Order: sequence, then C-alpha cells, then structure tokens
Amino acid sequence: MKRIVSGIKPTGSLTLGNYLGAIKQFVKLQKERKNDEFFLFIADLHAITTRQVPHELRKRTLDVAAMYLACGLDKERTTLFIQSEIHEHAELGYILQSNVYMGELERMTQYKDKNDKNDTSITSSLFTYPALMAADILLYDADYVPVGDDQKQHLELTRDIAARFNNYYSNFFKVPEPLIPEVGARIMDLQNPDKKMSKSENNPKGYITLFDDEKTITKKIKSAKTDSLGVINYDPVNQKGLANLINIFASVTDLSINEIVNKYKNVGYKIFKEDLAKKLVDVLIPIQEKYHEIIKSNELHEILNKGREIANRYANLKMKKCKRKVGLGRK
Ligand code: AQP
Repeated sequence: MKRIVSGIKPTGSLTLGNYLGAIKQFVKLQKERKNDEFFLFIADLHAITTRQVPHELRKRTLDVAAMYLACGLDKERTTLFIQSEIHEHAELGYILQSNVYMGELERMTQYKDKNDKNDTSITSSLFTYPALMAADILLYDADYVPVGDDQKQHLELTRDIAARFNNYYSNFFKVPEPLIPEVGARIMDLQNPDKKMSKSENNPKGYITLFDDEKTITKKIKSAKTDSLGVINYDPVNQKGLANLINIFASVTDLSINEIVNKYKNVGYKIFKEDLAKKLVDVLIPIQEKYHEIIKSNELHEILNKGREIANRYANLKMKKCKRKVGLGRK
C-alpha cells in the first residue's frame, strides 16, 4: 500500500490549471489505485506567505475543500484536512529550515520570479516556503506527490532535504516521488502564454476559474491569445497560445494531441475555440452544481473533522520521533 499526499493553497478561486494539473490527476489516481491511501490538505499556511484578507482566506479554505469533493474525490478514501489545524506542519517546517541552505532556497524559480521583480514586500516565509512544503510531505511518509510541473523543483528540494536528514540522523524520512501528469502539467495564461495560469494573477481574462459560468468561459476562450497563422497545428514554440488551448482540450477530453489536430486542422480557430469552450462548460458546470450542494451541507465539516483526527494521529507520532532523533527536549 502506498500513501499519496498533495495540497493546494487557498490564495484565490481555483483555476483550470489547478484542476488539470493537480485535482483531476488526484481523482484519476484514486480510481486507479484502489489499495492506496490518499491525504489531501488545504495549504492555508502557505497562503499567508502573501497578504490575505482573513475572512476571505477562511471562506476560500472551505471552498477549496468543497471543490476537491465536487471534482470527484472519494470522501471515504481521502483524509481531507486543513494544514493549519495540524500544528506539526509548522513545527517540522521549522526543523527542516535547519536542513536546507540559503543557496538552495535562493535557486527556487518561484521565489526568484518574485525577487526579480524587485518586490520589496517578499516575506521571509515566502523564502522558506519549500521547507514547509517538505514538512507537509515528509510528515506523512508520502510515497507519491501528484503536482503540476511548477512544483517539480520544490519537490526535488524536498527529496534532497529528506536524504540530507536521513544521512545525518540515520534513516527516518521516506524520500517521495513526484507524479506529474503527461498532459495538463503546465496550463498557461490565456492572455500571456509565456506565463503559467495562476489564481492570483491580476488579469482575470488570463485564467478560467472553476466558478466561471458558461458565458464567462466562452468569452475567455474566445479572447484567448493565439496567432495570425490561422492553421490548427501543435507548435509550442511558434504557436504558443494555440498549443496551450490544444493542451487544455486534450486534458479535458482525454483525446490525444494528434487526434485533436487531425480533427480541427481544416477548420479555423473560431470553431476550435467554440468546441473547446463547450467541452469546458460540460466539465465545469456539473462540478459547480456539486460544489453548491456540498458547501451548503454540514457534511463538509464532518469530513474535515475526521480528516483532522486521522492526520493528527500520524503527524503527532512522526513529530515525536523526529524531535527525539534531532535531540530536542528531554527524551
Ligand atoms: N497553471 C498550472 N498548470 C498545471 N498545474 C498547476 N498548478 C498550479 N498552477 C498550475 C498545480 O496546482 C496545485 C496547487 O497549486 P498551489 O495552489 O498550491 O500553488 P501554485 O502552484 O503556486 O498555484 P497558483 O494557482 O499559481 O497559485 P498562486 O497564484 O497563489 O501562486 C499544484 O500541484 C500546482 O502544481
């Protein structure tokens, strides 16, 4: 039996990128791997590495939990919990900060991207974020971590931190493997295909949220940036915007890129975009209906309470052993 762990930070409305890169994959894995255990958390501690409005953060935390379930997660087989409700994440995160070097953290592209913009509001927690992420994973002895491509570098650092700790203190942490989907691992911004789609992006035309209605989805796809070549072809170098839309199409329908290109090669972008919008509506509207049912019910809190109880048991035991290993406390 393997343990699969992943999380999402509630920094905004979940995007199509979060769905295709992470949640859809998680649901698929759950269907395929009947004997494995699934731990999924809402990473609210990560969210506060950038400024959040408290009541919005609290609401979004529940929204993300409800969305996970609405996307098809099996509640009976998932330990679903809120990161900040398990204090061991922060505690282990601190210990792991003492096992990661400044140079390693400085090389993280997510941090570098923000730093390159000379943003003076970068917090120290945004810098040390990868140590907390390592704690999120290592606390539960995860075998696999399904994530989008943008988190690959953080996961590699998690593996290095685990190996370094094991090397110094003797074997203790399981070294996890990333699971990155073949299609949908990096969905790009609809207006700027050089940038990944992000929920905290300022221009809402660049992303589709899981809450967008039919009209909005259609409008955003219609206005997605493509090129003037006018030929449906998969060319991520010269037709970046179109390649991104083809990737989205493939990921949403489970058709291959070739099948899509062959189907649309003799029609213009207009028809292709209309069909893509329809496919997205067919997937997202039922998810939204489910979300509304879940968020209104009391069941969500019951599921999160149960998740907290189970996660707490694992985290508590691992943390006790970890402190003993490191030499903290009296015994
Ligand atoms: N554009 C994307 N394409 C594919 N996968 C993506 N993920 C995020 N964006 C894309 C995957 O979604 C999971 C949850 O990500 P997160 O919310 O924890 O943090 P993030 O990667 O920083 O996502 P955002 O949307 O870009 O958040 P903000 O704007 O707050 O920084 C991860 O598995 C991630 O790979």
